[in-house]
Amino acid sequence: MHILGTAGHVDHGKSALVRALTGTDPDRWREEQLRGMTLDLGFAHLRYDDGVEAGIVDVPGHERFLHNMLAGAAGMEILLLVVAANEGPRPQTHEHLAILNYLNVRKTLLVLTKRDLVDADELGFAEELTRETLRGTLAEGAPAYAVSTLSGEGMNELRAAIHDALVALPARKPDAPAFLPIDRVFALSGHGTIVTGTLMQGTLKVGDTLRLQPSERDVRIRSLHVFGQKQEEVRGGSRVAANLPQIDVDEIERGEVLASPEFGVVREFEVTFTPLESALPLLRRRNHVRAYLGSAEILGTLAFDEAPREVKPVSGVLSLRRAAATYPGEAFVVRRLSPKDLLGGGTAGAGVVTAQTDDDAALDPEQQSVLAVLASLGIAPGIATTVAARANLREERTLAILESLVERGSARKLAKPVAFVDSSAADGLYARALSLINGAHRESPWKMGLTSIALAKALETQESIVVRVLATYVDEGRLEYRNGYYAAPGFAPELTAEQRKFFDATVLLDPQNPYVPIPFDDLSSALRTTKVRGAQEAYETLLATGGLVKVHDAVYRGTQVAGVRARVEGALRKEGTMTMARFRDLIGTSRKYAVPLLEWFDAAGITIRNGDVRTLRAG
Ligand SMILES: Nc1nc2c(ncn2[C@@H]2O[C@H](COP(=O)(O)OP(=O)(O)OP(=O)(O)O)[C@@H](O)[C@H]2O)c(=O)[nH]1
Ligand SMILES: [Mg+2]
Repeated sequence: MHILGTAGHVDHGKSALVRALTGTDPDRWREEQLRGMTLDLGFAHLRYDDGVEAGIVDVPGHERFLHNMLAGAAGMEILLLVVAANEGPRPQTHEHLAILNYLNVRKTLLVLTKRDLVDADELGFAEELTRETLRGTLAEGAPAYAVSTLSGEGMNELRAAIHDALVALPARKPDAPAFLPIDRVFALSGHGTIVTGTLMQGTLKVGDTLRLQPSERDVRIRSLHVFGQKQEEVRGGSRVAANLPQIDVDEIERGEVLASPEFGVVREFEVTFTPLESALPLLRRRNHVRAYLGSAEILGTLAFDEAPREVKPVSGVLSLRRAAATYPGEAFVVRRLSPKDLLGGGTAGAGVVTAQTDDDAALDPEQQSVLAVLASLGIAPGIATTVAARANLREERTLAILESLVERGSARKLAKPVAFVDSSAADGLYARALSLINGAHRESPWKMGLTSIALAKALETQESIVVRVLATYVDEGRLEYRNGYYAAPGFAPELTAEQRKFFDATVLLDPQNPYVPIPFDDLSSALRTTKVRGAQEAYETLLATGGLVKVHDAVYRGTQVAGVRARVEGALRKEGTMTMARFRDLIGTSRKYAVPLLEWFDAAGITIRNGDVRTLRAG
């Protein structure tokens, strides 16, 4: 099997394309579905009648979720570079391409989406502009397909082209040792821990003993699934779900590798690195970086004999803060620690260096004294003025030193207002918070996670400090913050069967009037009297994830709102404007419900009110 991946700017139609190709919505989170935005990797299975098949990895386009895109990017062999015909290339089109240039893509198809929104001239223009962008990248000269997932135009041609590209790709090395970077970890009741990922090379069999890296734990594979189908054996290039019953979900996270025992772990290895042109002014002899290897993001240092001054491959040494499993030839990319500009990428070399480099070369005396001041403050954030006074340095100089400490990872920079904390203190707080959060996920899997108030209380730390420190980890993708709750990366709350039954029975759908909500009072009194465990928390989860939507004093199911939204968008595209009366007719409810609902759509940024009529918000 081979892996197809999407890439491209936010909202350009990547997920819609995957859905049109496979029938599967890769946005598996309710929040993604309601917001219409991909937050994390999505997966789908593409099948042809003649047995040709592929796994699809759909990535988020929003730059805030670039770390999630990076976790899925290494597995891609065929790239669907998605560019909306009505917008042309945008920043993440370029950024995704720059990243993929370093990885394992062997064939690119350019897909111009939203064909229905442009005329022939505009399409020609978009294609020309995109071709310009592709010059000098892996996608130069890629065949282009203009499609509309709304009308289906161009989809047959694209499907056929993907088929041919899949057939033409050589198989991944099935005899090589198995190497599977883990991108999801979850518990399946009755089975224990499941890990998923793209098998980069080799073969996995049920009963095989493999090693989790870098933790070096041996695990036996109890069962294997590929897109829901049980398999005895899977080969390189497959999307695999492996059941590892002996390991607890908390003990594994995205970024670990399930690998044959041949793979050792290293903290330091030679690399061949090619800088991005835009990174040349930023690169020095020694660079603090975030390295992306497989599905992992690891902080480290990339060092050269001399700072690269040209866009051409140079050798260097990558030293990581934690060990990683890698193999010669493994592709990687690096970003700057802060701000997170993409610096370049390359491949891991064969020769593993064992000697220590002087990465942790002694801090100079001023850095030492500033760091000592930070350390003495513990988790309390230090502002430059205070630190300067205690370190007996000028404020400007102190600020520069603090920034240098941030860059090398010894301190963390907090926002609003700018302040600094010692990295070990911050890491300690983060580790304790994560363990509390994981505990909450285990005990109440239907809950979104923990609030800052709950964390502050358990950690006996001021809430504002908890919020500001954890924000830096959220920023790095090491923690998630959604709707007021902190959660472990990749965690998705799951209601119990009992809870689901309760809400299905309480938020009733009337098949005759599918868009009529129930009064909030009905739900709230049912919640007060029910014996179903965790019902109130489950309700909050449903609200936060869009499973239920409270509009004024009524409650809708998320599917109802999505249905109304599709109708409203469809009608507005055709008719341009809409009155309240038209809206009411469209969804068949009374004024009592229609008015607040349409106002909710205004507030949600879907429609715009203009006097008595609504129009669709552009873009
Ligand atoms: N008119 C039209 N709209 C489309 C088409 N394809 C997608 N859209 C719309 O474009 C919007 C964004 O589509 P998505 O598929 O979610 O975009 P995406 O690239 O996956 O977005 P992110 O994952 O957030 O980066 C949605 O409202 C889609 O309905 C198309 O062919 N024609
Ligand atoms: Mg998407």
